[in-house]
Amino acid sequence: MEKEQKEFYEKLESKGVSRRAFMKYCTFVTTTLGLSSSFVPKVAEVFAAPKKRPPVVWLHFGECTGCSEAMLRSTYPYPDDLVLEILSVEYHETIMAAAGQQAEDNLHAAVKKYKDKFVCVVEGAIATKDNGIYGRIGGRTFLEIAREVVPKAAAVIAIGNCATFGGIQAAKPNPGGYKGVSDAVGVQPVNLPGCPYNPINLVGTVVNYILMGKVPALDAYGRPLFAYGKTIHDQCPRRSHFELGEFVTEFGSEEAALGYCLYEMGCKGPETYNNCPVAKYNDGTNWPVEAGHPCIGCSEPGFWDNMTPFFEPL
Ligand code: FSX
Ligand code: SF4
Ligand code: F3S
Repeated sequence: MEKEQKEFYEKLESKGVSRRAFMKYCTFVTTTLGLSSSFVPKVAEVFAAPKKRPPVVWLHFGECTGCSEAMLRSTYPYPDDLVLEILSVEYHETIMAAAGQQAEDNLHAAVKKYKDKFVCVVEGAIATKDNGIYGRIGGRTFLEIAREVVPKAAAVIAIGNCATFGGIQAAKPNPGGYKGVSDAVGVQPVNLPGCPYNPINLVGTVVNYILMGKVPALDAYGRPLFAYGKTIHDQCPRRSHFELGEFVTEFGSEEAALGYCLYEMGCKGPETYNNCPVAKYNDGTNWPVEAGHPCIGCSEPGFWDNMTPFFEPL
């Protein structure tokens, strides 16, 4: 164990990441999970000396790959080790070297080898109309692949609004009959919606799984409460300006203060559950509302139909 930890810290240093910066990241993961600071060393241990790295089969269906991009563009500590330190990714179309038949063979081999042991991460929605002919990879429909692979997993994590609730593919009129994983295959995953989802919530879910031996507590839509337990609005830094009282003091007029809160521009924060104001994106750089754009409700079921028009007030 000690040897593993030593090697881990040496590797971090060789990549220019100090132990202090790493501990800061572990504190961030711990806070995201809603755990007390006494858990920080335990979280650090999950990365530094992983007891078990669950094998992962990562499937892509109908989507823009923004969710994988959100993970790969995370620069801290460095992408290959951020998520990949705690997961053993056996199959992932975007980052694997194999292509064509070799990639297909890799998928079959991984599913066979790790049956009932692997974590299946699903990215993208699944076409279900006319036996799923509107979405294919390697001559097989998304639906066939999902039905074959998903039920063999020990746990399923659906990332992004597409895999959880169908995303843009499922927007009306939805000619391909696109659905999220639970509706298409009948298996309830841990749902991590968002367009894209936030990679910190995948890290949090996996760390929770490794530390506690179980998936985190979920809401009625299968979303972990640690990340989706509160609305955007309840955590929003523009919130104080939403409420009467602080208007005039800070901005001089009600009009100016209303311009600061994005409600009138159509912000869906009051009806959207996610941790963007705290977790932020791109390693804590920013998130939509702070950057000046109203929340469009991307972590809610059917947001393309239910949250539009995006720029009209709720
Ligand atoms: Fe969907 Fe993710 Fe939006 Fe894109 O994979 S949630 S379209 S950011 O990439 O699935
Ligand atoms: Fe609420 Fe949106 Fe205004 Fe923030 S910007 S206070 S989330 S309505
Ligand atoms: Fe999505 Fe709203 Fe967050 S649009 S990224 S849930 S601020």
